[in-house]
Amino acid sequence: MLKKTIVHIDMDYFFAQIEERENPWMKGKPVIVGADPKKGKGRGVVSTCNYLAREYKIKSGMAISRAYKLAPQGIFLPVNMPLYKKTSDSIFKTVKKVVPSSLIEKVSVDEAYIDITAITTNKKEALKIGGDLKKEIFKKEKLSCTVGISENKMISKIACQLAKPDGLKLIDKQEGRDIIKEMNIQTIPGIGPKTEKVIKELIKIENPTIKDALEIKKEELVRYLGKRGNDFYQKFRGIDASVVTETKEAKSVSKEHTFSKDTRSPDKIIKVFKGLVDDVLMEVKEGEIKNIVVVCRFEDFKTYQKQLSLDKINGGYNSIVKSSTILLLKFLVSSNKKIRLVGFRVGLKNKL
Ligand code: DCP
Ligand code: CA
Ligand code: CA
Repeated sequence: MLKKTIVHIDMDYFFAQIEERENPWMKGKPVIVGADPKKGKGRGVVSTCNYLAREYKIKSGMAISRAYKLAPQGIFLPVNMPLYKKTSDSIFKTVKKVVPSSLIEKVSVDEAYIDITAITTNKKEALKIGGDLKKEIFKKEKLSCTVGISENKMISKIACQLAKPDGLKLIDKQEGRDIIKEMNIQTIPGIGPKTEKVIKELIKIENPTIKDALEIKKEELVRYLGKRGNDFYQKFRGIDASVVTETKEAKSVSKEHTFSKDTRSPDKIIKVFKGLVDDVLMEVKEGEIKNIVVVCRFEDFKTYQKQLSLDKINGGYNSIVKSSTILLLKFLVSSNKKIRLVGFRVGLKNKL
């Protein structure tokens, strides 16, 4: 029996795997997604790469020019974010068919924690649910992922990392404690190079493992690292009290702009406003929008908004831009005060 059942799910080589799925001929070749390598002269970095490219020592965050030198025969692709975002949304829909959305905490485009304690604390059953998640995602998306299960978030994430790619692994509390002992202290979430340096100085060991860090007294960690010291003291012992919190979908997206000087120039105001509308609409899909809201703050700080339900406007992007500009112009003619701030917001339909 597990005390809690925490699942961590993470897609394998996410951006690159999607590219392979779209272009099956790429399979069996190193695939690198990121900046343009420009035959080794490109600037920018690798977003991610497939596991074959990792055999050439290429990894996320590395300079693209270096990746090109390591595998010039590789397939280098630009980042196609709209495609990855769409795939991510579809994956989360599938996950919600296997477990209720109230149990899911999405932590990035390709990763989530799920607290299934209320469903089961039995190891076999937990593994069955993990397997179902993998199966359903593969059936729908033809993409592999890895699932780690444990009694807290930290160890389930470590289980997932150890089982990658295309794996499924459960580690209970005791095993978790033992496994992490041999690992580098940077395995602990929140310990970066700076904190590592502090800890190194405390124990006077060049490359400390978590086992080495167990020698440090709690008071000492707290003295040098504050509240976080207490947290790390627990984590070195495999304890992580943080809870899985449901990720609620955004109900609206908004942008605003404060002019450096209050103005009544329609050209200036409309230009800035159209930029805001563009930015907001980039972040949402047309079909998701319920209403649009235009916000205007005058020089005396009085703030007003005008809104329009989307069923009153027929059509997509262009008509949204047009209707919102008309709303803005109404503010301009309604008063002869100067304008301090304009804003644009879209309310979204409830997706769940
Ligand atoms: N990403 C990025 N830049 C980074 C790290 C990641 O653009 N420095 C993007 C590309 C990845 C995606 O985020 O595909 C998910 O990141 P992960 O850390 O989960 O790595 P991958 O999914 O690519 O590989 P893994 O199989 O190790 O999870
Ligand atoms: Ca991943
Ligand atoms: Ca991830």
